[in-house]
Amino acid sequence: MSTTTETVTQPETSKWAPSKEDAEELVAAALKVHTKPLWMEMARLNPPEPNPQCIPYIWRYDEVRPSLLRAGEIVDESKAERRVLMLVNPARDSPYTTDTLYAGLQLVMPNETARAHRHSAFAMRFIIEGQGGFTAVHGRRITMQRGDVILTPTWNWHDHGKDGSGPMIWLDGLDLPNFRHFPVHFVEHFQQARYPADDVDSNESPIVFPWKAMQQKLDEKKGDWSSEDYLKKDGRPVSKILGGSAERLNAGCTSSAVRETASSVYHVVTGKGYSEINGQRIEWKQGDTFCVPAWNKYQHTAEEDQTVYLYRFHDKPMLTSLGFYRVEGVDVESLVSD
Ligand code: GTQ
Repeated sequence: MSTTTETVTQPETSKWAPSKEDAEELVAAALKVHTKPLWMEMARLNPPEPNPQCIPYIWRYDEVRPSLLRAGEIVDESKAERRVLMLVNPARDSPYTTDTLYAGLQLVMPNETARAHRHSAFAMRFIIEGQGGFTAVHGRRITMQRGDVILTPTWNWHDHGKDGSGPMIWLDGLDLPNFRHFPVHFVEHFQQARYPADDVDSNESPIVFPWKAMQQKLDEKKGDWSSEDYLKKDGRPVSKILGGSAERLNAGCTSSAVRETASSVYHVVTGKGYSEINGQRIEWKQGDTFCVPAWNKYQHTAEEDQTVYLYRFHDKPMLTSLGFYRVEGVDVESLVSD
């Protein structure tokens, strides 16, 4: 197949040089019957490059945590349903953390319950701090431990609660932005605050990824930088829409630069360092959460004396299944043909 484009030269005296009045008259007539000339908007609708609206941004734990704890004092969790501070991208409104991902920091205090509900949206949660918290999914109660990733698959009843003292805080990752396009998001509320549940062992549950096992896998891999996907037993990503991974970056080391159509929300599990995102340097440390919008080149660096572990969730499974996943420098024609 030829890929050359020919320029078609129009004859000088032809109907292809309409007067300004003719052109305006045509547009007005078209608009009147609710149509619009595509040729005037071709570049907007078929842009030469991915054009996310969201920008790189960081939510520093030290800055967000006080408001979250204050919400724990003045916002009744039984009325709030979920006590969450959404991480809103400065370029857009909620629910956009990136153009396709939603993230929020959720707080449960002792003896509280975030009431049982179920919905079409998929959630994956990274546990940041606290002890004695639990989430019950589909009648199975899972104890939350720092660093664990816990899934709430689509349509599963779930509630969150807490025993013991002190706050329990985690990072929610959901596919809520999709439902701005697909108006198919249902929520159902259970008649009681808690859905009846039995305790399960986190090491046995298919919806829990304990940090200990993940860190071990990262450490077993060779090299200054390693990455490991959160995958189901059969090797598939954790959902059709969202996926996740964790990364290890040795002290003083830098990961390779990547530019891809997927967007990501990163959370710093341990350590200190910085990322270059679209030429912007963003410094981070443990507890911070930052976003990488689609097609923004990114690269992470760990400080000289700190091994860094990062958690990340992204929209790669959705983009891959739709044929939209692409990394700069790789010709995709063969990848998307099926
Ligand atoms: O825990 O069910 O951050 O439904 C946003 C929507 C958390 C949840 C969020 C939700 C939840």
